[in-house]
Amino acid sequence: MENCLFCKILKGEIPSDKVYEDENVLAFRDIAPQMPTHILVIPKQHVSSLAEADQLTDAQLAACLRAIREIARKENLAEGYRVITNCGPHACQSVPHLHFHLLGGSQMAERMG
Ligand code: DGP
Repeated sequence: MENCLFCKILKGEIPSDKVYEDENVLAFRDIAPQMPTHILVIPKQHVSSLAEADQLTDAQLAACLRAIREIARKENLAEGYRVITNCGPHACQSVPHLHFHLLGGSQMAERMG
């Protein structure tokens, strides 16, 4: 997608602090971290949010979750981590390319909302 920020990161047109890449997935550190570890995991195939995930293959979607697990291991998040995907305006999604926030590195609050 021409004007998509995360597609530009994928193409290397915008720099990022990359932590993981495979044929289906890219992961890089969030520019405004909310936790000691805050990584964004995106499918390389552009879809705007989880609501459009039917446009991904099962392999592409599963690759995101497998990547999260692998990154959490490499980032030493054995004490736990949280995975969030904001989907649409009620959830305050600001970048319309499906992404999973991987958050960890210190104790989080029990509830969100
Ligand atoms: P969301 O609000 O769920 O759509 O999250 C978008 C996230 O993307 C937000 O935590 C900040 C991050 N972000 C925005 N622009 C950039 C950028 O240029 N580089 C990186 N690494 N992260 C970005």
